[in-house]
This record gives sequence, structure tokens and C-alpha cells, in this order.
Amino acid sequence: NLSLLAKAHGRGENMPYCPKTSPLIGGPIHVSFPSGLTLAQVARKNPLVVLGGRYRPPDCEARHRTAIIIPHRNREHHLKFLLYYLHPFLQRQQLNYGIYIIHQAGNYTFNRAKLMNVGFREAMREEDWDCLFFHDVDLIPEDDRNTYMCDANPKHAAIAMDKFGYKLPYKMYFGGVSALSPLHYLKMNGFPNNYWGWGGEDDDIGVRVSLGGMFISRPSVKVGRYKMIKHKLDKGNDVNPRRFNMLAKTRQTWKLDGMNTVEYEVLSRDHFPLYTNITVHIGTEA
Ligand code: UDH
Ligand code: NGS
Repeated sequence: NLSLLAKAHGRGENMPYCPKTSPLIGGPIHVSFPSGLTLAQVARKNPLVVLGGRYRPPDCEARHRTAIIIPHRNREHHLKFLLYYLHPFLQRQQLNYGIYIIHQAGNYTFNRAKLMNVGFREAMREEDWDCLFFHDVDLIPEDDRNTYMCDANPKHAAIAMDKFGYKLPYKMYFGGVSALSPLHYLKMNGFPNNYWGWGGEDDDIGVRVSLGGMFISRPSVKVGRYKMIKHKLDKGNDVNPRRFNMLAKTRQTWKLDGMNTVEYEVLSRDHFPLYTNITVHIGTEA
């Protein structure tokens, strides 16, 4: 019974939709990294975020349901800062949102794109999200007008990163942060599962967008700004020497490898105060 459900959630039954443009959105965000920040402090600053890192605007019905999917291993320090900025940022946008950390188990070579496939399936299992933001853990958005909603085409959001002088490093760059609807994701058979180690998987995803009959949409360079938390290449994520050969074959492989073939084993699913953590065994290179 819907009205009982609404009451159980402490929400009115006939809440109006949120305005098309949130009145809470500002402009540029000043990003710094406060020392000594703890997750408990971030939780205290976000009292309306509920278990699993979920939020709905308290006084209006959100027009958009966005899941944030973050591939992760051994970057707790970055995650803390990302959550510190992302939670208030998403709340100012009046979104119904959830944050998912997809944590690769074990020490085998990292596989960013396969973790995204896991995140897509596991997030959609929980809720009928209408938009998924695939988000590196070390990128902090620097402008409120960078709305975390999907466009008619797959959107590349991280188009102006500080490390590239706030512009695209090359025209087809699709790395960092991108946003796809479930329909976009399925049209391109998701992401490749076979890029182990650093590099190339984001270019493969960009090619899949056009092979799936779509275009890359982008916000303006004023808005799609991100600060990257500086770091070195991680242990367990060496540069992938096969990436150029693999990229040359995307046209032949995209339908044979992707969402339709992803295999993994979920080891745990925890609904923590600020995020849902899914620890997954994704296997090793064939
Ligand atoms: N990630 C982890 N743990 C790892 C590796 C990657 O959590 O051990 C995730 C994390 O979300 C990260 C994303 O995967 O933001 C992308 O990985 P990355 O940050 O290593 O890639 P990026 O290109 O930086 O941002 C690479 C550093 C310099 C590489 C130079 C190679 N020529
Ligand atoms: C390209 C990589 C991408 C990478 C981009 C930016 O060369 O995966 O550089 O890298 N493509 C290949 O290696 C084929 S960065 O400057 O962030 O280290 O995202």
C-alpha cells in the first residue's frame, strides 16, 4: 500500500516534483583537501543521507534517479574527499541518488572497465536508476552547474581537468567521469571486460558509443571542470602493453565481450552510512 509506504519513509504522499532547475545550485566550487577529515565528520555533515549512501530530497519528488559507480581498490584516502564534496553537491541538485563503491578483491591486476560492468548490474538490481555516473575516485567536480543527470546521448563529463590545463587532452577522450542511461549502456553492450591494467579502456568505451549508434555529449568547458587528487600509478595497475592492439579490434570484439559476457562473484555487499560497498572477485586475465 503506497500511502503506508510513504508514511513509513516519513514522506508526504502528494509531494510536488522538484523544480526543473534546482534553486540550490551555485557556481564554481572551491576545492581544497582539509587535513584530518574523517568519514564520521562527512556523515555528520550529511544527516539526510541514509544507509547505503542514499538520498532523496526531503520536500519534493526528485525528477532524476542517479547512481554513482566508483571503481575502487586501496584509495580510501581519495574516497573520503570525494564523498565530502559529492554528497552536498548531489543534494544541491535535488537528485534521488545512491553511491556505489565497486571494490576489486585480491591483488591481481586492476580492471576499471569490468568493475563498471559489475557496478551497472548490481546498482540496477537495487533500483530503477535512470542515469549512471561512472566516476573515478580521484576527481572532484568544481562547478555546481555540472548536473549529474543523463543526456539524450552518453555524456563525457570530465572534459576540463586541472591536470590537462582544464581542456580535453584529445578529441576522443572519454575518461574520468561519464554518464550513461541504462538504454545507452545496453546499446553499446556495456564496457569491455578484458582491459587489465592501466590505459585504453576509456578509449574503447568511447569507440563503443559510436559503434552503438550514439554520439558523445559534453557539458561546456566552464562547467565540466574537475580537480584531480594527485597520485602515482598504483601498485597492481601497471600500464597495459596490449592496449593498442586491443583498441584496433574494438569493432570486431564489442558485441562478443561486454555486458553480455561479464562474470564475477560478489563477496560482500555492505550498506555503510555514506555508500554501498560491493566487494567483488572479477577473476584474472584469460
Ligand atoms: N583505481 C583504484 N585503485 C587502483 C587503481 C585504480 O581505485 O589501484 C580506480 C580509481 O577510481 C581511479 C581509477 O581507477 O580513479 C582510474 O585509475 P588511475 O587513477 O590510476 O588512472 P589515472 O589515469 O592516473 O587517473 C594514472 C596515474 C599516472 C599514469 C601514467 C601512465 N602513463
Ligand atoms: C591515453 C590513454 C587513456 C588515458 C589518457 C589520459 O593515452 O586510457 O591517455 O591518461 N589511452 C591509451 O593508452 C590507449 S593520463 O594522462 O590521465 O594518465 O585515459
